[in-house]
Amino acid sequence: MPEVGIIMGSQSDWPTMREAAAILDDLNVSYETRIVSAHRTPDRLWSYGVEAVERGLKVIIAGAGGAAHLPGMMASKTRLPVIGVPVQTKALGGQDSLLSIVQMPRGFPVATMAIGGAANAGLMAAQILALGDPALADRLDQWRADLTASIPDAPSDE
Ligand code: RP5
Repeated sequence: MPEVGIIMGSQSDWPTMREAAAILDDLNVSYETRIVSAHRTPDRLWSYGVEAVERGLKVIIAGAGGAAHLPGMMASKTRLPVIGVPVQTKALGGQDSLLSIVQMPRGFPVATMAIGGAANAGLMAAQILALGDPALADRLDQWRADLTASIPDAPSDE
């Protein structure tokens, strides 16, 4: 059973959300991907939230754009940590997505990433799982060290 559920409101969110999947691939964390729309498939959202714990998921990454109600509604249906990714929109640049996700009422938090911040959502999910997984913690430490080592001391023209 995968540990992370990556869910998104539409196929059109996948180019953004695949960055979370890529990070989890790098870190050898198991995940599943699903299209779950708060508005177009509300029954799918409901059953995914109800079944998430018993299915063995540990963290949910939820991305949506515009009237981005998926992360918040999922947080209402499961006590698993929900990491929200505001997907960039054409009309309002993703500010609509961000504000739809970030301002949750007391009791039902969503850990909201930056607009388009799916890679960081993958990392945050891995960091949560690493609390109880020393081997994953080691992989994360190495990933971070590799990133640090890749940053040059000075800019180049190339
Ligand atoms: C949201 O509406 C989705 O999360 C997506 O970001 C946005 C647009 O969806 P499509 O019209 O491209 O399917 O529900």
